[in-house]
Amino acid sequence: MPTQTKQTTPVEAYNTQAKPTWCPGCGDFGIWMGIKSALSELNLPPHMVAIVYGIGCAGNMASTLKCYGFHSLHGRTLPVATGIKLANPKLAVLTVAGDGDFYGEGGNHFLHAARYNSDINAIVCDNRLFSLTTGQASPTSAVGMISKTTPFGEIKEPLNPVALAIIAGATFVARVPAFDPALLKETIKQAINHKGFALINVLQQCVTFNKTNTVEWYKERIYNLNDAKHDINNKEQALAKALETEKIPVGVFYKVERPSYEEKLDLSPAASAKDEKIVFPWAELKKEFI
Ligand SMILES: Cc1ncc(C[n+]2csc(CCOP(=O)(O)OP(=O)(O)O)c2C)c(N)n1
Ligand code: SF4
Repeated sequence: MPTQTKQTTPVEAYNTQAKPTWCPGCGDFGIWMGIKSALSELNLPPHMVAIVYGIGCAGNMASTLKCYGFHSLHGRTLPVATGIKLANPKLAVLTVAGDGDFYGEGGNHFLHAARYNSDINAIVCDNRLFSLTTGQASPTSAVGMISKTTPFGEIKEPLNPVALAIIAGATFVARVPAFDPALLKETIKQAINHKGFALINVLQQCVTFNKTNTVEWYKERIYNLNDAKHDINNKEQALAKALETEKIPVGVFYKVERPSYEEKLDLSPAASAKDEKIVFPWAELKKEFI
């Protein structure tokens, strides 16, 4: 967990001069508020936080949230975030990207960051479409979804991000609706306090292009895992809950303590001092290969 300061940090401290440009009613507003409120309650001032953004409506949060920010490439938030965490392990490192970005082009990075158990908090704004490009089917679009690229209905099975994260090795896995700010804030706080790879898949309404997975649609189907006597430390139970399809469980599915990638590398000053004594054998290499 990053070092927290004693002073309080008001939510307004994370505002920039830019105003969000999302459509009125977009779930990204709730996610933006959820992140700022969580950082504020954790007393993590902007200089202790780095957020790497993907490309898309979700990634456009980059200009409206004050902290270290990196508006990266589509699908490439995690390599940048991994590097930032290695360079400065004291920072709380988050990624914010859409489902198209994170599970499509970024899918491979997702699996391996989970496997490494890098201490990164991945927030995926899952609106089940590529929205900035005006509504094409994404890896989480349901079978039958009508979109610009699937005018006769999606024929491919969707990915299950929560199940994938559990299987790939993530040590904190949650699903939260964008329209439940209290649950969102608490879950982001728990994820940041957790050492290791955290995935929060946010059910985010896209009021402009996704007329199927609306707030009302979700409200008819979701239930809170807290009300289901779910044991978050039990992997089999977590996976069984992740595979439910009739109803949509929300909350924390899985949490386990396992050393993070950064801990295993031992980035402590003592370890670095030891490394300084290692002299790379350039001369030997030259003799061999040049
Ligand atoms: C490498 C690369 N591929 C594709 C694009 C085009 N592109 C920009 S935004 C976007 C859609 C983003 O969708 P998603 O990640 O789901 O985020 P949303 O807009 O829904 O928040 C795409 C395909 C790009 N900018 N760069
Ligand atoms: S197109 Fe959809 S995801 Fe993008 S800002 Fe509008 S409502 Fe939000």
